[in-house]
Amino acid sequence: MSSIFTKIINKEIPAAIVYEDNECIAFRDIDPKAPVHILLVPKKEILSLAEVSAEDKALLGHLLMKASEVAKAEGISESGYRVVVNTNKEGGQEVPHVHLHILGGRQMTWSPG
Ligand code: DGP
Repeated sequence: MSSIFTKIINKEIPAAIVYEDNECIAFRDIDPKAPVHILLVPKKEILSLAEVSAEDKALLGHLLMKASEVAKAEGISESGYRVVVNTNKEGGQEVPHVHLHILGGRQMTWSPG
């Protein structure tokens, strides 16, 4: 079954899109946890990071490259930011479509909750 992110990819529901190409889309999180909180989502429907296979190697590299570029475009590259991939239940993943959270604009703390 398609996730809410597939609906955003297909423009069936609106989102504040900040970047898009043939492989991925980046848009602002609806419930931001930092001044900058962007979700970077591959257009390929992969349930979680636990589900990736060797054929996704280039796509995963592409996503990290784009995360770096999006962070630069948002002005948080030099100050710093965090990239998070919540994975499955104990990882805190709610939407079953792999995605990178790009969080910045404030000091991050450690450990994560
Ligand atoms: P995760 O817990 O890692 O699966 O994070 C899912 C994130 O997706 C969460 O921070 C809220 C966000 N989110 C859920 N539904 C929507 C939506 O319809 N639009 C946007 N922009 N973000 C959403």
